[in-house]
Amino acid sequence: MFDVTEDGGMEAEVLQASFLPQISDRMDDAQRFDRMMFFYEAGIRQMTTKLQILDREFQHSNDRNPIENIKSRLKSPESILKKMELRGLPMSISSMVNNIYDIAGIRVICPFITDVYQIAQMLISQTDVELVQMKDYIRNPKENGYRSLHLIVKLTVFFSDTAHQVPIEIQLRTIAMNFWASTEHQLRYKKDKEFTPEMHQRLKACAELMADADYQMQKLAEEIRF
Ligand code: 0O2
Repeated sequence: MFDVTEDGGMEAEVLQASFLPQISDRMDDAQRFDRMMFFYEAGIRQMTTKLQILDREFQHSNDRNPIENIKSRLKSPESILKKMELRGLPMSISSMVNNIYDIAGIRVICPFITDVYQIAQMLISQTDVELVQMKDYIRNPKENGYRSLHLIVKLTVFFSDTAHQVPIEIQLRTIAMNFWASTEHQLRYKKDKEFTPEMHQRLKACAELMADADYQMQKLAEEIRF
């Protein structure tokens, strides 16, 4: 498995990673679904460890943490089905695997906007992380004021005798952006309540306030060479 390199180090034999496997037809749907969820969960664990390592390394060299908090979740079967229905996708496990890229989701909360971009850059530079899509809702906020940096990556995860590329959605945002998104999500969740255009405007104004706070904090950090 290992080759000795010229400088005496060891290099692992490159293992060609395949995309998530076709699960055996002999399994019933529930078993196949559980098996798939195991791959996504493994992806979340490995990616979370990567992020923690980056945070610790940065802490050693800069004496502060660029990551405030990491949260992860596996999308529930109900949400997956709802999304597939909305998109008019065939209701099969292979269609789920090939079309739904946010089954494994990680949210990374950072103190400063520069931390968001630095962490994203460090992550996608790693050889076992393949960037599939980047949506920059910080430079281009959504109409309602939502801000975040969204990455879809495929992470190579090693199992007992094989490796698979597991798709993961990573949302990176500042504490201020997260405050807005979390509270807005709660407000929006009350589906029986109607939002008037004036309320939408006020919500958007709150997002602008958060963006201004982020900008001021960033400027302060630069001024004191933080
Ligand atoms: P959950 O439970 O958070 O996962 P997609 O829905 O991903 O197929 P889209 O619109 O291209 O399609 O995705 P996008 O815009 O890249 O990101 C979707 C996710 O971003 C959402 O996931 C939310 O987590 C977050 N998000 C996007 N817009 C908003 C917003 O206006 N407010 C808040 N609070 N969060 C937002 P889900 O699937 O909706 O839910």
